[in-house]
Amino acid sequence: MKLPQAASVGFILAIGAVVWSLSKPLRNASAGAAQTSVEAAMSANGYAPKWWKEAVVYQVYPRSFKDSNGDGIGDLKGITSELDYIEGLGVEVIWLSPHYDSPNADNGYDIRDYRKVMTEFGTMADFDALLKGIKQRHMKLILDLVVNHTSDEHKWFVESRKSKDNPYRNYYIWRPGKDGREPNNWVSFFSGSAWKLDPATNEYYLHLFAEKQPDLNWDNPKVRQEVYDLMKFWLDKGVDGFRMDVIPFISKNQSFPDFPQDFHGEPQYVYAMGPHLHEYLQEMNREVLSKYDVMTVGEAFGVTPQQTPSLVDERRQELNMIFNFDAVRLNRQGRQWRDWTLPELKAIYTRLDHETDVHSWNTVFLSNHDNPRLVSAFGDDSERYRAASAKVLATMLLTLRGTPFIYQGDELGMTNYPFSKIEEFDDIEVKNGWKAEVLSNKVSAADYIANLRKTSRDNARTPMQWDSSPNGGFTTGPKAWLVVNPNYIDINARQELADNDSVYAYYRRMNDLRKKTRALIYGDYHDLDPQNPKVFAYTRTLGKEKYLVVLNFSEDAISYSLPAGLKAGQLAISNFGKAEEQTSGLNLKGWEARVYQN
Ligand code: TEU
Ligand code: CA
Repeated sequence: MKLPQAASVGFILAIGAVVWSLSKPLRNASAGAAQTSVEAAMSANGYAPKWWKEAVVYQVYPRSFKDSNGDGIGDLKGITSELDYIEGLGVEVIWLSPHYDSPNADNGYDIRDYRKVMTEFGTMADFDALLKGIKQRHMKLILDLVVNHTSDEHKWFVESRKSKDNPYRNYYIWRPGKDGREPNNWVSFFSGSAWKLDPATNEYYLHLFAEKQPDLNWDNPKVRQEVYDLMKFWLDKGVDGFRMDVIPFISKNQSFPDFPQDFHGEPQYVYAMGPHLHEYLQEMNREVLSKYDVMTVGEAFGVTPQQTPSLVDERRQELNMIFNFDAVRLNRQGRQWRDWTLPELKAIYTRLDHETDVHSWNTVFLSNHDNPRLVSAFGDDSERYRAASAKVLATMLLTLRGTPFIYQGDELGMTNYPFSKIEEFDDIEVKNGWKAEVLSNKVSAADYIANLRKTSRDNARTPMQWDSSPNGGFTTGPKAWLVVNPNYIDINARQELADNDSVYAYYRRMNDLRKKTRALIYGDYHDLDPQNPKVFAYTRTLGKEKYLVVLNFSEDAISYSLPAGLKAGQLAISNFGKAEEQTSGLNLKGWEARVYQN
């Protein structure tokens, strides 16, 4: 719920001033120490201004970003060498997917040593150089905190599995079998049971993900202290916060009942929001986060919009923001692709907006390393509309209410890979699914691959396309760790940096516009036309400042009438250059985006 527009100005100011005075001093100069509390409250519609609300985040998946030594695997030196490219996009924060020591059962989301850099990615000195380069450019770095589980090669688990009385036994979740079977019917996200029988002690351990990713036992206070210590280790190096992997899963109902009848094949809603989640997050905040000026964003698979404020309301001192999955997974029925509609997408954004008030903050994202490419999933990746639709999506991501997250390559309009055979995939989710579905004759190989072509996580993990040299300039070696999309000849960074009309150039302009426009950051959001199947039109309003965003999500030319009383003002940006002046209606081209300052 937001403050009603009709509320008296005095009331808004009073609330805003209180929020402001409670908030900690900010590093961000634009939030302005010189501003009075009343001005600050007015310029943020009652929200406490924070650097992480104003920032745009760019996600780097290190394995696929840039290889510096020709071994075909992206690395930290590679990222450091492209910091100017990232800075040039106009983003303020980099989220680095896991860079820790790992046997790579799940590309680094299975951590063997939290205080060591993955050998393929480089050394701690390389990490320090990367962080230094980021700070020199006045950007910030957040790390991926993966603490629902570790690798089975982590020393804690190596000890834990040795014997029932090992001091580390209780770091993980062990149970005897039930009637000669698994303790309950929970499933792993990577196929099969979530329990694995370990012969050494003849008990099962829990793994919500791969067998090589045993779940930590957060009810053990020693585990929590270990996590807080490793967080401090990185924060003391100067990193600016964390993206927290499946954080709503950390607290388990230790009686482990079977799935309820009505779980509809969606285990995430059963695994999330366990009995002690809030208690542990508040403890983490007290012991660690409150001592630093950092941002946190929880990956909140299985958390509903209604539950969101309980995790991010600033008065609760838990997390700053979460990733809600309703929008990004709108195109999914279980693992299966489903066609989505624009009114459904709009309804999700409206719901998220309504469920969070001035004390909470949202994120905006439609892609990451676990999902297909942005333009392929939500735009039109045909040759004709790829660039235009990528720009429509950029406009939306950067003008909705919440901190935007851009996934590497989406700023180039990179597309899904034309997968045609199982050998082209690397992802454990795909390989385990192949065994469970295809090799056991439940699904045909052709159907399985056809679905993966639209949904596979590997679509987003193919190497960054830097230029038109072999392997897209990602590596100087003969072979990249994962297939390179053959369209790198046409879609690559070098070409887009040289073209003022490219997707990259458009992202940069959109980021500039957003940076200087507080209404696009703190303004109230209002969907003008929720049922329109092709046009997404909304306003962002902050005091007298009003912005109108009109997005054509179709290839059709549309003559669009604005609601009564609303006229398009001055064009602030468009993906088709200067649009003709309009008074009553807007003549939109297919996949046209316009932002007006009214
Ligand atoms: O993902 C968690 C998650 O719940 C899903 O998005 C899931 O990975 C998936 O797409 C299954 O269909 C996080 C990481 O982002 C992901 O890369 C890891 O594999 C996973 O946790 C385990 O750490
Ligand atoms: Ca390398």
